[in-house]
Amino acid sequence: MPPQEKHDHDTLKFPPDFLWGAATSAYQVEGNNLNADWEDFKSAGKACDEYHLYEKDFCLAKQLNHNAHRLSIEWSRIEPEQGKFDPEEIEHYVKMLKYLKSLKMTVFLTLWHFTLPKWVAKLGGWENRATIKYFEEFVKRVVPELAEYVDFWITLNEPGVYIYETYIRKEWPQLKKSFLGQIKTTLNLASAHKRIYKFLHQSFPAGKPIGIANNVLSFESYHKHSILEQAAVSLNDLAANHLFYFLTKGTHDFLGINYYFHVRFTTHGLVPKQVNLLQQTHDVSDLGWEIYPEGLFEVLTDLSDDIPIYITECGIASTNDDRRNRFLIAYLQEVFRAIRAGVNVRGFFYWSLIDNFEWHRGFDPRFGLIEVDYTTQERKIRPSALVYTDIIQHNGIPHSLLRFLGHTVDAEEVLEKRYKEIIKGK
Ligand code: GCO
Repeated sequence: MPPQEKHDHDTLKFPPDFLWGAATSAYQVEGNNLNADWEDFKSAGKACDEYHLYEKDFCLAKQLNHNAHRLSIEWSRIEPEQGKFDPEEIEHYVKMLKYLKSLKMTVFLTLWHFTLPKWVAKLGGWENRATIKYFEEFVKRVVPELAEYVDFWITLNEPGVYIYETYIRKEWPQLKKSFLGQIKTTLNLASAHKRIYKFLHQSFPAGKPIGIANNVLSFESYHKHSILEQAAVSLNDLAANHLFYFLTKGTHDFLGINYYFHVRFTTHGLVPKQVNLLQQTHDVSDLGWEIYPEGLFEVLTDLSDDIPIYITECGIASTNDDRRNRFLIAYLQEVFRAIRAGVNVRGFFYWSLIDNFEWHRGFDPRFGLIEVDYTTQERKIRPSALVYTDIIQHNGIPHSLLRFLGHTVDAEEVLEKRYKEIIKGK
């Protein structure tokens, strides 16, 4: 009997046609993106060489029962010099997406995921108003060739994170602390999204849904009675989770949500500050990010609207795969609760399918369902990938997994024999 029938009465069931997959981005996995601004800052080198190994990676996703995949194209490959488009690179992406479709995957394609061609960066990047036009020209050139193989468009990835890392923390190129830079970039990214939204709908009337992937955080005040702390929560929530949607109102067919962070505020004197209770109270990832599944429920109910929600990223950096097992079960349980509470969640993409280049932090953080050996480019399926497969097969969380919350997941015990064989590479 197929597993979904066997456990039906004993499973936290997700809606029919729920999309289950994983996400990546071009610069983080492809390798040799020599014309990208990040090359001169912190190069991803050969990364996971997915540029050449995409068939293998997509097949693994298929083997793991994913029915959807989120990925991006690299602008700097396609237009290495202003106005000079490389037809071979466009052809590469056509082949890649065609291949993904041949595996019957629903494709979410991100058009911009953080990196810029060097020539765009030299002209000021997103701070420069002209970049809206440059981006539009790139999109107009490339989209007609790819459209057939794309089911959902994501115009931009995490505008807020990009602005924070670039213009507030000065960690990413343009490496520039600038308030004006923040404002200009926010407005330019919002205009770019609106224009692309219009273009995609006008040019392809049978239009595929369009949205962005937005990083949303769960904010909380330490003292519930403190008005100052509550104000800090409201302001931050507004700026990080709602502002970009306000600026681009009416141009989202779905909400794409990336969830990683929980932030608590407390007051020191008159100024609310972020507190870090992690070490004492909570499990953390290898990056020190708090594991706080409840926050996913909170942001989902907060953002719930008429349009469908896709969780376009959610994942954990950990070399302790058992932690990833618990993460998946606990976070997906919160997604289930949100759906029960009436939130229209239609899909979940684990970040990431494979280990990859984590921006300024390099290759140490291990987010993958699949482990990558960066010297040999070998891929190895982690047991947690199969716990996720088990969930996908049931289209929900079987009780056999739920009982592991708060405990070590005994993958040997819980996974079916054929899964164990996959781990052993049979
Ligand atoms: C981001 C991106 C991804 C990251 C992932 C883990 O949030 O920065 O969308 O590129 O790798 O979120 O940090």
